[in-house]
Amino acid sequence: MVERNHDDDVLDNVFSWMEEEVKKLNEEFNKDFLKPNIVLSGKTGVGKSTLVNAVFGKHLAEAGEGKPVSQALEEYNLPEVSVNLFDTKGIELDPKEREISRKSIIDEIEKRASSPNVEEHMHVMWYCISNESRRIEDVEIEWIKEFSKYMNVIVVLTQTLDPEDNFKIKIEKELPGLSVCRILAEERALYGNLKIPAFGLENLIVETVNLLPTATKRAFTAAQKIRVEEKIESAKKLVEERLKSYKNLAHLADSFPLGADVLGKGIVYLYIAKDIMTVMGIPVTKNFFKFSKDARPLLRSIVFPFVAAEGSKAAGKIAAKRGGGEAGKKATAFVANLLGKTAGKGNLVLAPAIGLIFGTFNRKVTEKIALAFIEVCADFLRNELDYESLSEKEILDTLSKNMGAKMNEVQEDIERLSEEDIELGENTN
Ligand SMILES: Nc1nc2c(ncn2[C@@H]2O[C@H](COP(=O)(O)OP(=O)(O)OP(=O)(O)O)[C@@H](O)[C@H]2O)c(=O)[nH]1
Ligand SMILES: [Mg+2]
Repeated sequence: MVERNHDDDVLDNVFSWMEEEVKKLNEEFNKDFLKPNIVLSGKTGVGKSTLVNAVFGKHLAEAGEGKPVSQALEEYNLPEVSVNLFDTKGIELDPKEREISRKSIIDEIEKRASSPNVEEHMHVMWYCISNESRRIEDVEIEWIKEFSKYMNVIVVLTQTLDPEDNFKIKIEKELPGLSVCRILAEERALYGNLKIPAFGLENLIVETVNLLPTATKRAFTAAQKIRVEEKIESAKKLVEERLKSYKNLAHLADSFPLGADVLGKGIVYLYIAKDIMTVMGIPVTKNFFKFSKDARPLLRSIVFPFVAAEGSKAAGKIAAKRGGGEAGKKATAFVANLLGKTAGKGNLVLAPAIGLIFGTFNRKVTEKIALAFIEVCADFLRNELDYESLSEKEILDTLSKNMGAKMNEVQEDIERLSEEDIELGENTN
């Protein structure tokens, strides 16, 4: 058993004070974070699993047997991946069996399409055909035409090796209006040391995002592992949209008793970090948000770089404006304790820093810190290609360390921004 201490109780209290507000914020977030339903179809062996591996990472394809939705449709979903995948069966069966499968798939798609709830709909189908076969059967054309009456279909030409796009042009003629993407999902080794690098996935991602309903675009962008730029844009947009909500949460924290208010503000920063990680597809659990031990270093890396700002003009001014003195010292000791550092003489310098970060909500400063964190997350995604295999603690350790370094880089900017705000007397917007 893990021993609970006084700090844990204080944290729980602060959290439950904010719970209502956080619940509202989460509901708002979830409305625009619907998991898209993606249907994979195509003959066996064309490369559906290889494609899913390349786009969403290994865990989905390795999820083993899916859950049967109907006779010819299986569903694969994992709580930590923000898409639902469906696999169709039966295209290669004999005509009689094949017809039963077709009917069962269409029935399900049609039933869902008639639901008023967009979450139920099938949002996009990736119909896979091997480019190397250079063959599309009449029955496949019929199937695709019928599917596309009820949902968006992208024809994915898999295992593409040849530079000519004759086959793509042929399919575009057969299926006018449908988007056709040529891909090689995984590098292909040829005789000798020849290797053909993977290609075409970026384009498939862009085409898919275009076709998805707005409320599912964000979750799809989080789940895909191909375009980090798309994730950066998505996170920036989210922060812009939610700055006002973050501000309300920060104001709520202002009304807490001394010490708890500072913690409450800390929760706001952790909450922003959670939002950013979620829309960028870096897994976070509920524990993270409860100021778990694992999450503390992240908070520390945001606050502690300001320790170095001792004597800086901005910090001094803020301390003076907030009255400094006993209140500041008390809050400092309290937070330093929670963050895992002994509240000693050295930490008293945190007082102005806490004023800076946890003082009256400053839109520009918050925005700057959020953007810095988005950059840190993007670098993480580019460098840690195998991050699915890391534990949450390992992920947070890396992010915290890099965020510490990043905060040192942007510290002067942040000081300047907060100083400007103070001079303008505008630190409430
Ligand atoms: N190098 C390379 N091999 C591929 C690619 N796509 C498919 N393959 C190979 O083709 C074979 C079949 O691919 P899968 O992804 O298992 O095909 P599937 O459509 O999931 O097949 P079923 O699950 O049986 O319906 C595997 O041996 C893959 O290694 C690719 O983009 N690159
Ligand atoms: Mg497969």
